[in-house]
Amino acid sequence: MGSKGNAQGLALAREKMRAAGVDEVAIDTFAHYYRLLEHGETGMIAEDTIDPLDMEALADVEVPHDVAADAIRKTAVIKLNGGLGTSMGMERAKSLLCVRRGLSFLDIIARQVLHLRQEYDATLPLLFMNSFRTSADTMAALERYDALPVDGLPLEFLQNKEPKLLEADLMPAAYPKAPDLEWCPPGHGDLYTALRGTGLLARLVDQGFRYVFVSNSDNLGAVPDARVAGWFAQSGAPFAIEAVRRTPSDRKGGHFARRKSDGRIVLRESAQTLEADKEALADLSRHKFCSTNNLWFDLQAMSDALDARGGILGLPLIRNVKNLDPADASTPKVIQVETAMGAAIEVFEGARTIEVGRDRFVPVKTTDDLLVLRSDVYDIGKDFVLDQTGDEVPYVSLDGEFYKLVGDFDKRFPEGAPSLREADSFTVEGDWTFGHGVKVVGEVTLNASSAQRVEGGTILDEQEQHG
Ligand code: UPG
Repeated sequence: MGSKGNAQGLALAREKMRAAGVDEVAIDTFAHYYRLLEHGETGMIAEDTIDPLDMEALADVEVPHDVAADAIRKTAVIKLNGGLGTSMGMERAKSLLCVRRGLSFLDIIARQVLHLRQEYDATLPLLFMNSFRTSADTMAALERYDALPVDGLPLEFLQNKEPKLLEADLMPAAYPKAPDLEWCPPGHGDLYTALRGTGLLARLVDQGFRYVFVSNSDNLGAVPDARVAGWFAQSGAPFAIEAVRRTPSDRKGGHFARRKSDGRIVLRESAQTLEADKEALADLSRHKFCSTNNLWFDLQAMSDALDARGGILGLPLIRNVKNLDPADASTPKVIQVETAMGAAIEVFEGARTIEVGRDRFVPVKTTDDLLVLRSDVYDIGKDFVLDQTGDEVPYVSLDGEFYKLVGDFDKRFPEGAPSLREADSFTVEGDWTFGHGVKVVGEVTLNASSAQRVEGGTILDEQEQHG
């Protein structure tokens, strides 16, 4: 907090962005947040300024088939794919990870869309928002889908980039050893700036599309479902976000609330919650709904909102402090100025939220999540939609020391994930490697102080096993 900026810092940052060919509106957007930082803005949303929010559920809404079909035919799909799986030790897009049978997140996303196009005779363009870090790999992986590109539209657009700022004086950070690390993407709130800046927003309107469905590429539950499209179309809302009822496992992520001052719906990310309000945040009976980041907007309404504000939506600032080189704690602390896409909900009068089932929210933020996704907890049908096989998804907790990074994790499950369909919880402490066809039943905890192996075919049944 209290970072001291200076005119020189902003001027240098502007110059650096211009020299790198960053779009002028993106530079102005960055300058807007730089000034907020200078004034000590932290982006926090205090508990006493908000009320809890309730909402209707998709399960209770009637959507006639023809309304759904008509809506999906006017929809374009965007996947947020600009982040790296850094928390899982990846330096590439997380969506390149294999989910099963040689299919990655990207393969499954592409096939879900191709299937829906056929089912509804819809154009349903699919666009990836990549960052300078994820573009090349993603496009190479999509090359095999000849049928994916839609006439007149690209398969990807690039989000902007901005300089990391030294926390000490808000000067753009220099790192000659790896100049790439001087830059960061401005968070997924950059979606709107990038869509407008690349001219895609206008192009989608010109090509007759009316709605956009955006979601995280790490959430394979986020299918561009016609029923949800139909709900959005018939609601007439300019903007909407799908929510799920929060559970203790929704540690990361944002929740919805209503702002007392103007009655608008707001999204509060965990990074925007004051230390003193952490208890209120953790209260699942108070703040019941968390954001899936599955978001719908009306193209014309978005275009008008951006035009009316000179291209800058003015989303709340998220001040993300990291090391300049995230892999090297001795490098200086830098601020990454970010915004969250879902925060745009407060910009639109009449914005809506809707409760959807957990099937639409299967985020993979950790290798614990990845293990569940790779296991038989989900079937993948002909439509490439995930089908949860049991009533509950088991709670999985793997020892951070041995499983946090994908490389370490893969080494310990060389023959694939164990069967978790009949598991309630699976906790692994210590260094365990698993053979083929291991099955977990009920509540299982493994605990060892030296490396252990669970032989193929073992049934781990309601037990605490020590190695
Ligand atoms: N991403 C980008 N560009 C960026 C940053 C992220 O494309 O500059 C992508 C990233 O690849 C991923 C998605 O955005 O596909 C989400 O990013 P991630 O860091 O995984 O999620 P959070 O930003 O922490 O949380 C988002 C929403 C939050 C919601 C949660 C659901 O902000 O409100 O609860 O997703 O998973």
